[in-house]
Amino acid sequence: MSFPDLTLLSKRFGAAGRIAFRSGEGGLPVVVLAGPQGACEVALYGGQVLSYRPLGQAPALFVSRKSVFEVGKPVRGGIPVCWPWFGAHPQDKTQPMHGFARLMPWTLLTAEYSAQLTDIKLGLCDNEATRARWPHAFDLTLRVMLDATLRVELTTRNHGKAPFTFSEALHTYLRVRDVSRVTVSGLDGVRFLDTLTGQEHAAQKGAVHIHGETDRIYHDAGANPCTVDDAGLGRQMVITKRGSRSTVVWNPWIEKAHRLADFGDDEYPQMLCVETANTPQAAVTLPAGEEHTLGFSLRAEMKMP
Ligand code: TA6
Repeated sequence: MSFPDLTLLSKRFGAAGRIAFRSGEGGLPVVVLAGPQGACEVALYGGQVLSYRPLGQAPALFVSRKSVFEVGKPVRGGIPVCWPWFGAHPQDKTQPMHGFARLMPWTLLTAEYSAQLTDIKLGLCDNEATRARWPHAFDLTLRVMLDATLRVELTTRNHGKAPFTFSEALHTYLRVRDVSRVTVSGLDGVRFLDTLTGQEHAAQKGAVHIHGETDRIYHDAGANPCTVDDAGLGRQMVITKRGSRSTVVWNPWIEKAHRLADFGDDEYPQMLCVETANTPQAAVTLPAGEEHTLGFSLRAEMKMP
């Protein structure tokens, strides 16, 4: 798997103080976006946002200190792109969890900025490797926009002659001070699947609290923003979605953390995944020639004491 040379990328897309490039962990190329209200980094490997730091705040995204940064393996943290299937492949268990997009090299297409906004687009289109796993013609665009918020949009285009069906997620790892003191609101009354028990629940009752391993798919949570209140840090993170019919809430807690080789046993209190998704229960069928966009904005604000 090869990536473009950093010097060439800098020459073509670099902009002093706004768009830069560095060789990241494992030597994987990273785009560094900066603006008046924050900074973020995006890896060309997997089209994965790795960090987001709102101005004057602690990092808003979590990456495990035990994550591997190796071609062919997923990076544990930031915002993995799960596509074209969420979770295990429906038929073929030898296929990678959460699809192949997060294991592929993406191409930087555009990098622009204005007074407040820094904005890049990455692309991935079908090739021999993708067609061997998923026999469809497509192109994916990941747009990352940095201003007072972080916005991420994944657009799928069907370049084939027939419809295709996929599931997807922007699998956001939020960094929190202490997950047991976090509440997630905006899902009250929403139907959900507890994937640990396989049981469907008619409605979430009140805010979501994390006091054990949690792996839930909230169905049709609608456009209501999800608010993550991090009492430990005194920060509120508001996630507003589009083109998404599922919200996934995940924390591995103690035992699962222990089982994950690329996750520290003591790291589970510091993260919570609140994912913008269309899980298999809400799979998207895209007619030939059409496109679909999944996206969210993340606004992080420190609460006045
Ligand atoms: O989004 C939640 C989930 O599907 C969990 O079941 C858990 O497996 C997590 O994703 C992480 O998946 P990964 O393949 O990155 O280990």
